[in-house]
Amino acid sequence: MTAAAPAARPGRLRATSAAVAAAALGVGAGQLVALLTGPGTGPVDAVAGRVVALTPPAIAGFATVGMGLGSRATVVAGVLIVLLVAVAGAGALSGRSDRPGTGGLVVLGLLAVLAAGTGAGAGPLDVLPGIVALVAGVSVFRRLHRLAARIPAGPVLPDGRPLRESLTRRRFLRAAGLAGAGGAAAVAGAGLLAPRLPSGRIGPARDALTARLRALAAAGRIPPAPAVPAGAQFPGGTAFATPAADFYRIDTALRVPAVDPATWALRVHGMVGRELRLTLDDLLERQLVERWVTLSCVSNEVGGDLVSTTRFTGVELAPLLAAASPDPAADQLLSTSVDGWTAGSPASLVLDPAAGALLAVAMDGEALPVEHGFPVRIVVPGLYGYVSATKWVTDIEFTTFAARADYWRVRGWAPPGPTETASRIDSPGAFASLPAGRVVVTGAAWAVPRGISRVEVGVGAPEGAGWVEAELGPVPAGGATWRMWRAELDLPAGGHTIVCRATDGEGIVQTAQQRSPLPGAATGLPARPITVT
Ligand SMILES: Nc1nc2c(c(=O)[nH]1)N[C@H]1C(S)=C(S)[C@@H](COP(=O)(O)O)O[C@H]1N2
Ligand SMILES: [Mo]
Repeated sequence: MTAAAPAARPGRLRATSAAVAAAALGVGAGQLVALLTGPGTGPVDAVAGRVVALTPPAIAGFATVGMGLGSRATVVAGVLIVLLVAVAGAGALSGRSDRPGTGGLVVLGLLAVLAAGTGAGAGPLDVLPGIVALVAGVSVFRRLHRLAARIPAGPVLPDGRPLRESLTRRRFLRAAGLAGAGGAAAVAGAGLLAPRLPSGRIGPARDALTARLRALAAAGRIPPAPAVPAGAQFPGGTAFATPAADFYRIDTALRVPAVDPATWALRVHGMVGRELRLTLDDLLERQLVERWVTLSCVSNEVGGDLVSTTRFTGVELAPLLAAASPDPAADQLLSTSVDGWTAGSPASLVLDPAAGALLAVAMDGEALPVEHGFPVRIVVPGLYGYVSATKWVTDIEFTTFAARADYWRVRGWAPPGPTETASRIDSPGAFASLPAGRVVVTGAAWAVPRGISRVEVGVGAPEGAGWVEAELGPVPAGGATWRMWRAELDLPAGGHTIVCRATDGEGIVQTAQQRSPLPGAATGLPARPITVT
């Protein structure tokens, strides 16, 4: 009789597929559990997050990771590729015994546990997705390995398929296929669900806070900010107030933190005479104010759109912090978000009541959108976001610039300094084709908190440009905002480059010197090519 004897060894190929399928199932299970434990705790997100956090800041290419949204997707893809290669390698070594594959999966699982359980803001439950991934991955791998080892090594056809279909072989293929496909589906499903969950889970709490703020406003507890004056924006130009949905977004959060306002608290500590702990109720009992503020990102390119303006509602930070009796020797206010991001602001500026720093709870009359820091963020007019505008803030520490460097300073960005005087051309669009004659140009200019006193528009190279004075729109009183402008040029037919330059409230003229962002903000004059026919 030629009955095939059991192979007892699954062989390299089957062991590799078993390992990959088991890892996929483990990761999928972990990502699903992470929907409960919170953003960034899934095995893939946790490892990607730690990769971003632990990459030596000196690696230049990483200097801007996290400032954009696309760079984060790249890191996640990189983690998945490395995972696949490592698992396939461990599987390929398991042709005889399941030990190499088991060991590899345990190591990878422990990495995920470690990644989720360490770093600022990690909670004890955060390790759960990694543990589930580890246990599921290892046990599924060992089952598949055992099953594969029982597949009879019978006679095979030239193309490798067995002459006689064996039941065990079919069971193995079905089980491995189910595990792999199930894992992939779970990863994809969790990825689709997760971005919806924070607002899904936090949505009702956010609506409740909006309603509460409206009731306070109706009761006269929130003196309204001055209205945007008529003429603050020009036809064809950018809106003065940026709708919340269009407000630029920059953060390192792989998943937007879901912070429950009922348990939110802010700790003020460090070099202070008295530590403070404030809940949301504590904040809402204080005097609330409304203020128009233009916020911009230090990584904005000349002419870029990482700048927006809104009406923030919140509590004045200066008197609140004064109650902690900060040590005058503490020159840095280091604020930390629930996900461990930090911003170091000059303490003297935040403590200056005239600077108007806020602990903001609302923008545009509604509780902060989850992506913009719900329930509480910091806003300091006159500082770029990376050294001031901490979203999901939970901790303020008085310290020194010498003792502590914040998230982006560690990665090569400059410590806080004054903002650049900047401007932007908004219309006509780049490469627009316009009829000859009078051409209307509109744009925005900002130099927070100094304000804008003048905008000039020219044609051609800045040096040779004959400057035309732009008309400036009015701005709401008491704000720290950009200013819209409009100019008319008389242009003959042909190709032209329109340039503009702003002068701030202190007479500082926007420099024509071109500089890219990093370590500070970009400088140079925005230029826009158009054709007149
Ligand atoms: N928690 C947290 N807050 C953060 C950041 C971040 O990465 N994490 N990025 C900062 C940067 S660089 C900028 S420019 C502003 C942008 O705020 P916005 O996304 O609401 O426009 O948020 C700041 N606050
Ligand atoms: Mo930024």
